[in-house]
Amino acid sequence: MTTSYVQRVYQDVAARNPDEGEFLQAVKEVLTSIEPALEDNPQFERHAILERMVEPDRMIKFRIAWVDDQGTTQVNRGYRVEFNNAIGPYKGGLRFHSSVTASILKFLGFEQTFKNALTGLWMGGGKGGSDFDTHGKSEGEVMRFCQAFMTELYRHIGPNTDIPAGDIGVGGREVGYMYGQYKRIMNEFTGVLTGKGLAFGGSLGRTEATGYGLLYYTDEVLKTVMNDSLEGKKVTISGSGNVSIYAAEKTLELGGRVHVMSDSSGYIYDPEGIDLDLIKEIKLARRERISAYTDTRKKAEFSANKKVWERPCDIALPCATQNELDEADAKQLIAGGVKLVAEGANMPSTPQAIEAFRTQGVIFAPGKASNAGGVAVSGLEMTQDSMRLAWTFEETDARLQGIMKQIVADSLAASNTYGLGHDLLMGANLAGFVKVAHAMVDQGVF
Ligand code: NDP
Ligand code: 2IT
Repeated sequence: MTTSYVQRVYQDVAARNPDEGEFLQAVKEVLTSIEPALEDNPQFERHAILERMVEPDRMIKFRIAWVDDQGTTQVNRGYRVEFNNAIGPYKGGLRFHSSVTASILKFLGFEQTFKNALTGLWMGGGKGGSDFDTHGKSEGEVMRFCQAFMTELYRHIGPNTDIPAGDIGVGGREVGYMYGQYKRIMNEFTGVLTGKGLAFGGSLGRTEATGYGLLYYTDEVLKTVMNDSLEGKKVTISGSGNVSIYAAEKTLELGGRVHVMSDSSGYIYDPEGIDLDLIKEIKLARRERISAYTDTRKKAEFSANKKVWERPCDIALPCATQNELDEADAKQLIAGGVKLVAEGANMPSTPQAIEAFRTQGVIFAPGKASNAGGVAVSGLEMTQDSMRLAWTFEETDARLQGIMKQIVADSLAASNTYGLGHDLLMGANLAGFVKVAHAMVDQGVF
């Protein structure tokens, strides 16, 4: 951090949010990338753009009471962070996981603002969720929790105000229950959530969008920056949820090979290559632990409490959660010959891991660019809801491909403008930031 403006804002935000490590990590990464744009635009400091960007427009925190299968009342905590609506209504997912805190949702909402700007669609940034864990809960418990969550959240959101969607622990099932409750309370059929079922306003391709988009982005970087392709590449993917599964599916379609996948209990290695149908059955249909994979695939191994990064690969796609890839993991990947890291998850690499990749010449793509395909197709779902018209899978997928290619092009263009070469991290932060900052200046102080 060189300019006094950036230093002052970071010190202030750190002093005011001392317990919010994840949020400060995300803020620091962006602030240290955008200094060239601040030098070019002295009006940003006069308009206190950074001070306004690091403080959410509002943050709602609430109690959720629901009744479990034993008839006992349970209490969880819910949040919605409406971060920035300079370029469109607040937009971003809901996360249900025991680790959810205000810091995690603020980091996610902050990142979402720039990610959404990169999609080229009119969406501001928001995020929400709860410390409720869907693991081990019955269908009835999940439904009652989702209904209780929406019974409070509904008053803060709306199809032109704030449009939540899924994230960790929130998929089509949870979105469906929340949408049903919103509709019951409001007596209206509107696109207030994305990731809905296809029969009630959902978009074809939304389920696959983040994983597919990550591979469209990766493929484009391989072509335009590395003069290479996915053909025959060994690709390591962490996690086995929504993003990971469809990242693996598109990797295989584009000629790559996947031998490892994981969940929070450890990872599996299949020397014959992952059987993705089996992973889908275990993780999506049966909702079991990934270790069950070795019951069917006898040559596969399960390593408990180990990380996928210990296996050598050409391309690494962290797709599980924040800070899942640290400096030691990065060094292992580098020793194993990794050439490209593209984040499917939000902030999965620690700052030290990113530094290790960048100093060793590994191409690094930040999540706010490479995982933007999910929210991009959410934006396309909003478009279809507004028109009351559904596009084909092919039409949505073609738009997704176009958006991901454009994000690579815009990131490289921003990086080049400031003489930074092919820097996808700086480029993404600069391109997203400049767009939001100009929109804030143009709309007056708020
Ligand atoms: P899912 O809930 O579908 O899957 C999450 C996966 O990550 C599971 O395999 C889970 O393992 C693992 N995981 C979650 N938390 C932890 C943890 N604390 N430690 C280790 N493993 C963990 O979520 P998504 O696939 O939707 O999300 C994955 C990442 O992608 C998140 O960072 C999310 O913010 C990001 N993302 C998601 C988008 C979307 O459209 N869904 C869009 C853009 C980004 P287990 O099954 O054991 O819990
Ligand atoms: O992190 C993300 O971009 C998401 N979880 C998707 C958000 C959305 O609104 O589709």
